[in-house]
Amino acid sequence: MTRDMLALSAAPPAKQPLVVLVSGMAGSGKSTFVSQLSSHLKKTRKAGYTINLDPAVQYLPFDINIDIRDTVNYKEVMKQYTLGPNGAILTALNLFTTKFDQVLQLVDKRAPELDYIVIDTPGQIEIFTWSASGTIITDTLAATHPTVICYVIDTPRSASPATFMSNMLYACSILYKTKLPFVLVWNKTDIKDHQFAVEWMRDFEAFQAALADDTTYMATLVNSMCMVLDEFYQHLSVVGVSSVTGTGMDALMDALAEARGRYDADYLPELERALKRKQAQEAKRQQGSLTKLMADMALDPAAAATAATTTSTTTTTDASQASATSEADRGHDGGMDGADGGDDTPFNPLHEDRRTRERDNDRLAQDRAEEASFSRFLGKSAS
Ligand SMILES: Nc1nc2c(ncn2[C@@H]2O[C@H](COP(=O)(O)OP(=O)(O)OP(=O)(O)O)[C@@H](O)[C@H]2O)c(=O)[nH]1
Ligand SMILES: [Mg+2]
Repeated sequence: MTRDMLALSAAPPAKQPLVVLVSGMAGSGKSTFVSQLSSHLKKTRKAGYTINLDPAVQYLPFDINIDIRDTVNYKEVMKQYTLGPNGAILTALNLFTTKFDQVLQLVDKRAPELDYIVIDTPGQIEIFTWSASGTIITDTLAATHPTVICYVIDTPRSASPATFMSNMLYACSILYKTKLPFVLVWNKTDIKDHQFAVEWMRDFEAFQAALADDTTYMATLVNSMCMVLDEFYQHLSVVGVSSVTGTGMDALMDALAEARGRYDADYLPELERALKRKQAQEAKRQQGSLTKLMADMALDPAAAATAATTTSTTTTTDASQASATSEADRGHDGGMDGADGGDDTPFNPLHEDRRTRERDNDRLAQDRAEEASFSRFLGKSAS
């Protein structure tokens, strides 16, 4: 082992900032919350980094490090693609996602000196949560950095059991879609205290009591829902904040630290298991195509198996070897150069099918490239 390698193995793992994805219904106070969180980080001497993913927002009350509006002009998207506001937000997000690898490079460069990366999302919650681009952004971030979701709720607007339940169902759907650690942020507590909501979440009989006066069909539905959501509440951290006055921010920081622990304990091992499954599937697929290639080339299966083991440990030589074999076969095929060279393999019409072999060789080379890039990805996510 060289001195460099020893130094590398002794080095502590690089610092990883926590990604805080801020989600919530339109007007719940996401942007104000991001602003308050940024200034709290500054006050407590933590290094924060902010990303705005809302292309349609006019004004943001915080310093932005990466802004989707610098990449995509939402109004131009509306004009050029003749879209309405929501279609334009979605298209702008899709366009931005095509450049997300560059965003990640910027983030990765700064990551070792950062503590938090806070991300504001578009007002129309479903555009981020249920779009392919939102999923790509979320999954990519979660695969490269510890990531948690802060779901911001407008507390005064959730005071009735029906609106409370709608918000909880939405939060539940996001939790089950992303599977990421989740912090429920009851916002605007300067207007209404969030204790009623905590009570409803901890004790479903209290929630049923609040529903008692309501005898409509909706009340019956909401009543049955509260039992279903009981399990969901167990997986949450709950905090009450005011994004205007800044109360509750210390409790929020504790909840974020706890959520980060859940990312390390639950999400990361699951992610690694999923990557291993994918790697095994890929290896199986490669093995299949290699066996087929060997069969096409009329090599015996034992030789194919040996070759398969060899090819799985090398990256560059085998493609050229395969093409060398192909060259040898060519010498055998109907005497183009008349050099049978004493090869006693029985004549096989498949030998004539040079195009098939060439295509298989191309596929083999492609498999090598995919395997190499997948190994790189694994190496990155494991670090
Ligand atoms: N009183 C009070 N008002 C708040 C609080 N947080 C946000 N607001 C107000 O709620 C309104 C909406 O806040 P935003 O931060 O724009 O909400 P948003 O979720 O980002 O809105 P969209 O991005 O349009 O969905 C603004 O008028 C804020 O001043 C809070 O904690 N207390
Ligand atoms: Mg906003």
